[in-house]
Amino acid sequence: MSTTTVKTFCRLCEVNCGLVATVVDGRLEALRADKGHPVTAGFVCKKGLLAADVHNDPDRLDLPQRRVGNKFEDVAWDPALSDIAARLQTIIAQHGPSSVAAYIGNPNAFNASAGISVGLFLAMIGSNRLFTAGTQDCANKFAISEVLYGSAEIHPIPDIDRTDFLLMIGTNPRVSKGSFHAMGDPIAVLKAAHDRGATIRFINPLKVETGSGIGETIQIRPDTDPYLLAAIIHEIDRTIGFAVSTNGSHLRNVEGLREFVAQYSPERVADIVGIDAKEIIALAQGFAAAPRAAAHMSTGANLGRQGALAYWLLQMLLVVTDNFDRPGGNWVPARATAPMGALAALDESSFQPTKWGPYRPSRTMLPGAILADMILDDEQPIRALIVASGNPVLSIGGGERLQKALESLDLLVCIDLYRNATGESAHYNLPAAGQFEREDLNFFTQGVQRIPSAQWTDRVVDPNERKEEWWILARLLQELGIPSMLDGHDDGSHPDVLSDYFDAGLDAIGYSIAGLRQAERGLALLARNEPGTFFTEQIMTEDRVLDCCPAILESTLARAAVIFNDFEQEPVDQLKLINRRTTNTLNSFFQNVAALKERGADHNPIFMHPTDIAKLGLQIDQPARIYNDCGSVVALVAADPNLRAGVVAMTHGFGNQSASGMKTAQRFPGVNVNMLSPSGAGSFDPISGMSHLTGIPVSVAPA
Ligand SMILES: Nc1nc2c(c(=O)[nH]1)N[C@H]1C(S)=C(S)[C@@H](COP(=O)(O)OP(=O)(O)OC[C@H]3O[C@@H](n4cnc5c(=O)[nH]c(N)nc54)[C@H](O)[C@@H]3O)O[C@H]1N2
Ligand SMILES: Nc1nc2c(c(=O)[nH]1)N[C@H]1C(S)=C(S)[C@@H](COP(=O)(O)OP(=O)(O)OC[C@H]3O[C@@H](n4cnc5c(=O)[nH]c(N)nc54)[C@H](O)[C@@H]3O)O[C@H]1N2
Ligand code: SF4
Ligand SMILES: [Mo]
Repeated sequence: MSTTTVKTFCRLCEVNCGLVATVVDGRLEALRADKGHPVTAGFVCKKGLLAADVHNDPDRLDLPQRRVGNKFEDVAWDPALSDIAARLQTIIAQHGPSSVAAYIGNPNAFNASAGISVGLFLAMIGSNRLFTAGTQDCANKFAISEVLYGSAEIHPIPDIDRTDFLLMIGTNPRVSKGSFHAMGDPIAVLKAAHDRGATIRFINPLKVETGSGIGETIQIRPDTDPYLLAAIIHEIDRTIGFAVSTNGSHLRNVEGLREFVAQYSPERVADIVGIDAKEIIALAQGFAAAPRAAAHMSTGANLGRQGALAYWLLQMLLVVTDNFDRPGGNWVPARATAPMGALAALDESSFQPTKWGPYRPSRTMLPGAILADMILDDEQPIRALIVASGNPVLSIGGGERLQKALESLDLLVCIDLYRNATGESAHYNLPAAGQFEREDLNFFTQGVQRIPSAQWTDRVVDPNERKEEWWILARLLQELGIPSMLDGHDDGSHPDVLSDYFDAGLDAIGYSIAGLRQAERGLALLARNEPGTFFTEQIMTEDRVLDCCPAILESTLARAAVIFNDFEQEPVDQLKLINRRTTNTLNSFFQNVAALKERGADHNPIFMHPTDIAKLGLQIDQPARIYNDCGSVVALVAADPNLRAGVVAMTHGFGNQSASGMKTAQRFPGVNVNMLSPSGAGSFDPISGMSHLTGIPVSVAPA
């Protein structure tokens, strides 16, 4: 028996915790924390350790599966790929290359080669129909960073170790470990900031429990964050004044910002955001008066109707309080790979008109909210869809309509670890190499790490018949007779187009993949840069100036006024549905992990405040119907006094009734909350394509 230990890193979330894998006779036996890891220092969460259960899950796909009637049968790679290519060829001949689309899901963010490969594949066949989980997650941030900083990949993060005031909007770091703000053990980092005297304020409809009594929550009404931010800036302008001295000459159009926020005084927005004007004023003054203040926002604000507006205002709050690119404020840390410039024009011409309304494809992404519409379209329909590490049936709004649209495709191919709820409708499910079966670089988290680092990992174990995306797509291109840039090497290492790309990025810090491979853990700590070089070295706009109110935002600002008016018309007791991540799920991905199905985590309850439960005549642990114009589901009622009254919270990723390829998930199916999320015209933010997935009007009644 041969036992080895291999140092690698976790690719389930942005923290990228150092892991030590125990490999016995080529099999991954166990995972433990890498105590000596210079960045994550022995921190891991239970999901990271349970990644071994996922890796060894008997439900994982081992071979391609082809649909035969209502069943699936294993088939070898060669016939599977020839058949898929033949079907693609027919579809392209009939409907043109744009009838082929791809959807890439969240795990691509932690797989350096997959997303790029899918993008290249589409480009090589001549389609620009790319959907990603991004428009259900963070496309608002991509869009705003493009128009403000010239790159979707530039995101000033809080200098958490030096700040005196930290504003945390729409994030639950204990549960989720953060997004666009990567740090090992986030609660310990927050606690250290708190213990040295920093004030921490969460903005969240749910009282955020950190387990350490750090930071109070201001319980905002869902989907209203932009108005709170506008009112904070308004208050700073009218009483304290903007402090833009440090960056003054690098800024343009502060007046435009001033004009916009002038409409939203704390007094005017108080009822809409559900926070007393006095409290908004105190928050504004606390932030502006702090010697150094930092701010962060995440999915709670991203997934509202105006995530882009909120992210713009967050940047502006930092700018007008002189906390931008400053110690203890927000800054752009060092990175190992250069950020990419904007891929769409930065003016109004970049909006694409469609019959579902205009959208701007930042990072070339189409709005997930119109995936079903584009499939069902009678003029230029999508007829083939390749899904790589995604589960759109559960992660995008539209519920049954999306499911039916996917079932109507001429070809649906899913590349995944499992035959998931989406794969259940597929013609082919192709077995993907998981995180321990492929080489990788922590590519996505560059530029948002508290301790900047680059880490490479080799494969930990052999993938057997499971394959990486680039390999699969290269083979399809070969079958299609299209010269492929994705051809890899016999030893299974990346195609040159990918390794050259990574090397070119790493070159900037004096590294290469070969160099990283020589280093202990494949890890290079980057020289820690200091704030203060943003306008000379980092900003990527043409003139290196930050336009505080770019003309391209005009329609976004006008939309804010319309939505504000809608809020004013809305009944005060309108219930709103929000998202609720838990430590027992990872989107839909960890739904098949039996160890996480403890009591309470085995279904998807409707969490409500006890006063709402009483008011609506509901009973705890009894079924209730939650419904709106989009759909209706029945689930058990659960009480959570930490919720703001009027708010209903459920978890996404459940809804695995039909997912026969994931037996544990199917045994504890829960309901798909995105049956209640809108899709189609009006359900996305035009400037970013972001879906509307939190703060959704619903009604609840006993079932
Ligand atoms: N209502 C509501 N909806 C939401 C959200 C919400 O908060 N509320 N959150 C949104 C967010 S932030 C996100 S990121 C999206 C996620 O949306 P998706 O990415 O579409 O969905 P996931 O559930 O993350 O599905 C990931 C799939 O990838 C597979 N997978 C895991 N690892 C690998 C791998 O290494 N290779 C391959 N090929 N496959 C792999 C898993 O088995 C799983 O099937 O959901 C969004 N949807
Ligand atoms: N255990 C676990 N970890 C995860 C994931 C998971 O599913 N489970 N998913 C991973 C992924 S893909 C991502 S993107 C990250 C996300 O990381 P986070 O963005 O931190 O995600 P959440 O924990 O869902 O925190 C979002 C918070 O927003 C609040 N919220 C909802 N609506 C609103 C609103 O309108 N305004 C405000 N201000 N707040 C609101 C919710 O109550 C919730 O506490 O987590 C990652 N890590
Ligand atoms: S915090 Fe994220 S990276 Fe770390 S072990 Fe958990 S899932 Fe993996
Ligand atoms: Mo996400």
